[in-house]
Amino acid sequence: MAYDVIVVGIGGMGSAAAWHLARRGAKVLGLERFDIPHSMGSSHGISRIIRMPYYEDPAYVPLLRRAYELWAEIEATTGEELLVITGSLDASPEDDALFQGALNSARLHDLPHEVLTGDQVNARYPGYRLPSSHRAVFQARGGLIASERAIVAHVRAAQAHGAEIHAREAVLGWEANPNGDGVVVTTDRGRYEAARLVLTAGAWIGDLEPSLRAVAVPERQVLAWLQPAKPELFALDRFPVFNLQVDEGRYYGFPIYEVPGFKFGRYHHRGETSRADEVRREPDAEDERILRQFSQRYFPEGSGPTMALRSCLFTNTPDEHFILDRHPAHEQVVLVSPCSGHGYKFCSVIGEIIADLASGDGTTRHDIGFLRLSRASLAAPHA
Ligand code: PYC
Repeated sequence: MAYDVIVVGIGGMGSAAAWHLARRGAKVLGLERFDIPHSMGSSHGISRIIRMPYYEDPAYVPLLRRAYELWAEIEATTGEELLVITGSLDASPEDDALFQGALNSARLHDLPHEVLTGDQVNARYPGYRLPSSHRAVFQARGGLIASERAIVAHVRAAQAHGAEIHAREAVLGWEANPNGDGVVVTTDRGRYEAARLVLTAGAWIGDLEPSLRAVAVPERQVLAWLQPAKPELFALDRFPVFNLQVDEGRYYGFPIYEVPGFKFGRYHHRGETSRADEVRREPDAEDERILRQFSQRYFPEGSGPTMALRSCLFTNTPDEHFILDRHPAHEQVVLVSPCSGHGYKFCSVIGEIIADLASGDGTTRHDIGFLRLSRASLAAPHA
């Protein structure tokens, strides 16, 4: 076999997988249809949030502990600062699943945290103007990952272990060898054979594995960067990253980092789903109006002139948990990366898990039962 493993999609997860596989001694080929890094998928826009008291499900917390360790390891390996600690706030009305879920995760996993009222958040972090009745879980270890630089760091580290990485090479299809052993991958430039295949193609995964189309649905998102009237209130040491449930929806945001502007977005922005190649890329006036209305109400000092608007993609599953499993019919194929918009922070540990699933007997010490394809909640059709 020419390669031990082919990784299709060298974004956040694929780049991490390439590093973990290559440093274990695998002969790796990474294929990316766009540039490395690029702005077409789910990893661009400078930064992604990392937070521990996981309101989505406490089962993610052990994975997050390992994710922090591995972010530190790739930083040490490459000498790049990729994780910036800012603290994190998960805030909502007291009876809402966001606050309650974060609190439950923090308590269950004994995470150091504080519970703050909306007024306490506003006094401590004056960039915020939360409703008084809101409640927030603050965690000091929350922060952000430099998402595009992390892809480059993982790719460099993988290449240092001999991984071959090709950008601007689109995969047209793949086949399992009829004898059940290995795969053949066809691209617009060639044909490659490998013992194992990893599909980390993000919003394109349904194009490569049609059985996932119904459970991995690309959705257009829009991010805004607005220039604060008082930039000092949005500095890294004065403005924790946030997840925030308000009347208008669920939002997330960041301090000023690397480019000018307070960055934020709304989960499931306008509910626009389509195939990845058909997503409307250019942000419009309605996108800006929706985002600005939110910031004027909850971050009034952060709502100056628009610095940038960018679209990006979520790939949503019916239960909004990830898919991380071996192919049900072809165990040499690993299916990853529909992460419903909250996966980037896990790239470091998912890279390790992919390497487990794509080598040896395909087992992993990590508890990923809740992310397997066979779970009942994945069968529910999208609303
Ligand atoms: O997981 O905090 C998060 C997040 C923010 C935006 C999308 N996901």
